[in-house]
Amino acid sequence: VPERLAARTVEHVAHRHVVLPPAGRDEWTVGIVHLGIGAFHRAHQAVYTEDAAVSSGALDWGILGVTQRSRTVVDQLRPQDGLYGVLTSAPGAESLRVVGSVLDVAFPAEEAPRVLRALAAPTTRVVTLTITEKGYCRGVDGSLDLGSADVLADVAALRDELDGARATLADPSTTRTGIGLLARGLARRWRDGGAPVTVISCDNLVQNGLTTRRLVHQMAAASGASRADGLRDWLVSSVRFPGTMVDRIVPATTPEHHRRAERLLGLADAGLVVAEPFGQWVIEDDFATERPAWERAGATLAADVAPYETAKLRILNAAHSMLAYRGALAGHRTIAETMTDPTIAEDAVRLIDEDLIPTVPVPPGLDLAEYRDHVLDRFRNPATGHSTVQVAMDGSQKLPIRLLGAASERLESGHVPEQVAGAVAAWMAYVTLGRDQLGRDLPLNDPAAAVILAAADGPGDGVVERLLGIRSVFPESLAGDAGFRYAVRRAYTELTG
Ligand code: CS2
Repeated sequence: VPERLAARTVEHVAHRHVVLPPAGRDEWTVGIVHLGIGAFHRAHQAVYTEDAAVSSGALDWGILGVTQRSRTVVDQLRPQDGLYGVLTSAPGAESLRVVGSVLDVAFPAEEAPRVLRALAAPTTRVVTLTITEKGYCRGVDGSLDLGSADVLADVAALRDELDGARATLADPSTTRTGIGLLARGLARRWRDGGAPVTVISCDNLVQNGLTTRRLVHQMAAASGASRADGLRDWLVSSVRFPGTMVDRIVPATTPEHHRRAERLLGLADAGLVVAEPFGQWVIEDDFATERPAWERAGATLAADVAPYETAKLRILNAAHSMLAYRGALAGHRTIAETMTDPTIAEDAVRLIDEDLIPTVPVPPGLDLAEYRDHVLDRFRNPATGHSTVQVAMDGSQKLPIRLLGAASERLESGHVPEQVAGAVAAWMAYVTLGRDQLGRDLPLNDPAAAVILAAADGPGDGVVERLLGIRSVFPESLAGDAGFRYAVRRAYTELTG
């Protein structure tokens, strides 16, 4: 058994395809708290942050990574002094980079006071988030879901944070949702002196900055705390929520990836992540304080992120979801394998060209047809091996953002979005059949699984109508359109018949 990757062991690594973390890590201090330190953050923002620090010489932008649901990441990274590898795979070219910008990790269920202290510390000037779509706990109309028990518990925790007695404040129990942890951390920060801070949601949401800001405000309002107004004034004056577009394909790490990385590194790396060579980051230039020199690491600071964000959600992510459902149903394990299926690959192009590109404002200097081709090329990279069922998860959260907004706009401009209807039908076939063409199980991994299964249950000829009736997924204006309904029904029959 090889030794474990750590500050001490990494010094002995010498392989021409391995890039080591910068020297002098001991002097780095935490400037960023990241909520939701999964594979994506480690392969994306943490890499940009390290490059920015090295290029600018600023040592005060290290990352404290917070993990929400389990302590797995703590067990992976703490024994490794925060170090982990990013294995980059393209056909014929494999390299490993050991990243050092994550200085420590924390699991709030066990160490909430420490996490809150870090969120409140004036030395923390940026809070980033990758808490996934469902971590924002939005209800049917996009506002904070006050029907959720977890949200209500977090609203109560926020009230205690704002108005509670000292005893309650020392309570180590934590919040249950990502957005709740953020709100409580901001409340602690305001109470502790209110140093300005910038919050950057790096999730694939429409207007992720504005959305995060709105949800934090709603949580403050819902708390009914006597000091909620003070918190909200401070949020307006001292906290910025820039929007951002993040992009890098990061599949789940497999045992095969571990074997390949170990061959390069000579050490065992429990925190290994895998990524395609490509990466992109566009950030709205709206900060409350100084910021890491991310532009030196290749990020784009822009006055307006919306066009980039829409292009990415409605071309890359929308096609990704469609390929995931169609591919999984056809028995394909990965997106790359799905792309070798000519019928599905052609349908992806048709989806993008007919229903998506017409709804996407052209970002400055970008040709959308070239963007489409580049995205589809990235999907074809067999080395990435992104599994179809991974992209298929949380469809109830992803469909509205990626596909249904575009569908509504197509309807408004007088077109029945036939191709989006086909993608929606593929999701429906995935969730109702629960099996691929070869009879293998397809997992339904979705926060709305119970509602979806209840709708799927019943006479077969009404199943499409019942699924379209799920209001948290399909807005009335879209689901009620006869042309759209007909197109979904027809595509569903074709896929399941
Ligand atoms: C994917 C994204 O899992 C998914 O739903 O569509 O994670 C996608 O790989 C990234 O957004 C690429 O930047």
